[in-house]
Amino acid sequence: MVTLQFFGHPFSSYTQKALIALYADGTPFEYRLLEQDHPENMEELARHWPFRQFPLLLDDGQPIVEATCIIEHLQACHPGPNRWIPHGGAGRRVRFLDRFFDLYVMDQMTVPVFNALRPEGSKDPYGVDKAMGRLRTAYDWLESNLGDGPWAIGDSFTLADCAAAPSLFYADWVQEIGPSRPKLAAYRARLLAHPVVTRCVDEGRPYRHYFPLGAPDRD
Ligand SMILES: N[C@@H](CCC(=O)N[C@@H](CS)C(=O)NCC(=O)O)C(=O)O
Repeated sequence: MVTLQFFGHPFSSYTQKALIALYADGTPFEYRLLEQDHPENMEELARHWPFRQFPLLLDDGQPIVEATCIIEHLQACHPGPNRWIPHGGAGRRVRFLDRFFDLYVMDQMTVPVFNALRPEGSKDPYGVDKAMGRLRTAYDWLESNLGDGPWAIGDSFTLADCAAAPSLFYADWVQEIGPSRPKLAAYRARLLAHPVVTRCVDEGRPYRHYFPLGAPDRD
């Protein structure tokens, strides 16, 4: 019996992060799409999480928020073939890289995106410049500190890769990784070629016209 309900939107980066784990493990769940056609889904999300942010997982009525915590919960309560957070030092590295991709890539990438949605007179060019600088620093750090792959910590596909895939996918749209960072560009390309990441990118494809800065004509 399916006990999991997942609230999210296919174009949302943090939704994709959790979906990568669900799809890779083949975990059955009911997808509660946060779309205008289904206002009841947003209403229920807001009852569980007043910030109205997503994704949110309902497990037999118990809400779990934050994409990282959702993946930890899946590993603990609905384990599949993937070990998202390994034991010991490898697990600590995975947790660090997960924080890195969320805080220094994903969240910086959203600054110019949300700035584009601000009304005239309340734009924040200083904040955007700062975020773009941080993004470039994050790219340089990754170029110097990523291993030889194929994945973030080596041969295992982990939570860190779930975080890396949507963050690098969208970040490259606002600030190109470019040819001066070949290792990072190759890692992004490997992630996008992973079947579950491809699936998430394809599910988000019909919504690209929503991208406030204008989506480029490429993945
Ligand atoms: N820290 C949260 C971030 C979630 C988040 O920012 N989700 C975005 C969608 S990608 C959202 O809910 N945006 C709508 C809003 O902020 O009102 C996580 O890791 O799950």
